[in-house]
Amino acid sequence: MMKFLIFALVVVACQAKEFNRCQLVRELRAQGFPEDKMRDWVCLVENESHSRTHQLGRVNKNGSRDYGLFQINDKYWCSKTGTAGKDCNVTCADVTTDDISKASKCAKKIFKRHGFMAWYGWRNHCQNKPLPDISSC
Ligand SMILES: *[C@@H]1O[C@H](CO)[C@@H](O)[C@H](O)[C@H]1NC(C)=O
Ligand SMILES: *[C@@H]1O[C@H](CO)[C@@H](O)[C@H](O)[C@H]1NC(C)=O
Ligand SMILES: CC(=O)N[C@H]1CO[C@H](CO)[C@@H](O)[C@@H]1O
Repeated sequence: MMKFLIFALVVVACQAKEFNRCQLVRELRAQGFPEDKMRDWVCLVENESHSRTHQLGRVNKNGSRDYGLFQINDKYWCSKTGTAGKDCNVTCADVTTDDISKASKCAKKIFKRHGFMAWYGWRNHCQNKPLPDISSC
């Protein structure tokens, strides 16, 4: 079991993509994130996942876990099983791929319901703070 786990982690680490700031902006634009909130999204993603598509959060006290670029939580939004489900109707694996379309769709759904307040990374590091400079992107 342990051997398999280590192997799986190594594989994930090798495939993981880490966007630099302008790559991230380009990816978010391609997914239709609005320009007037772009700096908030960039700040959120940089703080939540260091812009890593495969970022896997620690297990929270309540047993839930956060996945991918937007650190989407498996309690409400993505399904840990092999079948798509929860409110975003995706698996947690779907939101940790280098193709960020499913993760983006889910993040927009979370935003529609709760706004940026849904993300601790945004509340703690972006709200009422200077936002990242994307003027050269
Ligand atoms: C579980 O904990 C995480 C992180 O502390 C939190 O974001 C989430 O809302 C919690 N979920 C429930 C159902 O308490
Ligand atoms: C959920 O996603 C699955 C697989 O992508 C799809 O077959 C199913 O129709 C979706 N269900 C809903 C309610 O959208
Ligand atoms: C912990 C962390 O990643 N903090 C970053 C949050 O976002 C701001 C703006 O992008 C960065 O300056 C921080 O380093």
